Amino acid sequence: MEKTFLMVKPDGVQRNLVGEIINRFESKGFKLVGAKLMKISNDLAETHYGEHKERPFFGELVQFITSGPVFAMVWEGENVIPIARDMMGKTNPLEAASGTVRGDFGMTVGKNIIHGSDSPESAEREINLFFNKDDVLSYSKQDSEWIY
Ligand code: 3AN
Repeated sequence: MEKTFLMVKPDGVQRNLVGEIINRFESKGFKLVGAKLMKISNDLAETHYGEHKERPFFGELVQFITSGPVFAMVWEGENVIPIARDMMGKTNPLEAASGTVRGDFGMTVGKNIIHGSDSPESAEREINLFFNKDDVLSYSKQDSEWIY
């Protein structure tokens, strides 16, 4: 089953949006298979955002993402990568549609609440960067005696 890496950025954690964001993806029907509140090191931030190294905002991006706790998650489901990107909305909150996370809560292109992998390759890379294999769980929600 397809997996993606999603992360509530420091602005989302500071603004108490972790629960709201989890709720959106749970309600959509995706399955949470890994999660942790963590502080990103400089090294991890520079690796994670490596593709933006030459961009003028790289320093600002690394500084922001390491400025406070983030909530890192792995979600699973059919087409979870493109659907989660859709639910996040466009990078610039000015262009993000209402009903998307960035459209509803984002303030600026730098402080846009959430990160999500944009392809199967980046999802695999980012999940492995942020999570140990044992911390991404595999479990079923069906045929459970205590869910009815
Ligand atoms: P997305 O997160 O929507 O895939 P990318 O990959 O183009 O967007 O950019 C990565 C991150 O870099 C964005 N989430 C955003 O926070 C930041 N970013 C992008 N463009 C700018 C910019 N012009 N100024 C500051 N930060 C930016």
